[in-house]
Amino acid sequence: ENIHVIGIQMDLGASKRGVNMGPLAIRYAGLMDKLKELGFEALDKGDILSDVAHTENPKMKNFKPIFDANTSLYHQVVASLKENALPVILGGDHCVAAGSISATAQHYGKVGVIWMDAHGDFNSDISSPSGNMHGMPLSALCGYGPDEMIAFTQERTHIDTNNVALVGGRDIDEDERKRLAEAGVHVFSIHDVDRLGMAEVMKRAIAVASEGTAGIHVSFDVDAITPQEAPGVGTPVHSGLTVRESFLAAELVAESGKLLALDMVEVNPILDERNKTGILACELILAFLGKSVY
Ligand code: DIR
Ligand code: MN
Ligand code: MN
Ligand code: MN
Repeated sequence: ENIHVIGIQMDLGASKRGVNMGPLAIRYAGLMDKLKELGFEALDKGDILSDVAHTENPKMKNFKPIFDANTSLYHQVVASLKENALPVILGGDHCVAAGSISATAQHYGKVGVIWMDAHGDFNSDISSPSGNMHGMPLSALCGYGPDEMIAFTQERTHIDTNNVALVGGRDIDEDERKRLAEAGVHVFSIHDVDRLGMAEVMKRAIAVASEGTAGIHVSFDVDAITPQEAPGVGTPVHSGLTVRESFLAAELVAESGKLLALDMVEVNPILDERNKTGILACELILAFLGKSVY
């Protein structure tokens, strides 16, 4: 199987700078060699770069450079899918999922999404308390705005919220919560992980994302993991997923055989401790691709 690793040095969607160095941190953890050790034909497509910060509308900070970089990412991911590769996207802040998931949806028609995150990323420019575009991509992808965020082609492909599962949420804005509920996103909060266990949550999330779709695009924000274990993040939220819960989720996705593409985003090397979060992100990618512990 072919893997295309695509980095995107983008940090304009968040308040704290530095996640643009995420792709380097994950590569320094040995990603390419380890993918080859697993038996994959792994190709490093290099990094997409971002223009400098530039805000015209404070409700969508840095929109133009974010849109431009996402457009490049969209075209790269579409090209990789056409070559029958499985794209692994290294962020960058989570705004990059607007480009990557649009590409998967464009290529396959109907895809499911498992969004693992402490946050909902379901704000629009209107509902957002911050104007930060990394808080908006899932909403944009599902057709709930901002629509300009995913206008890469004439025909926009939206994700059906019936096929979207949010896993690990524990810091969701008040309006955002209402928007998620009205849109019908299947939310498995950290409370559900506690009560049901990660195995059951993932069984349900995979079922949601598989129903009537070509497969699943997983978008993994490392702030889903508890900050003691993943300190290199810009918006840490206490009491998150354990490391083992995160790996179990990845292993179950691999076992499902449904993975079409993977985003690994929000690794911030400036805030990290000796690349702990970068190494964890690298190992999680391997687990999503089927590396087994036994
Ligand atoms: C908040 C924070 N909901 C916002 N979002 C973050 O700005 O929209 N997403 N940190 O990862
Ligand atoms: Mn996120
Ligand atoms: Mn987050
Ligand atoms: Mn439903």
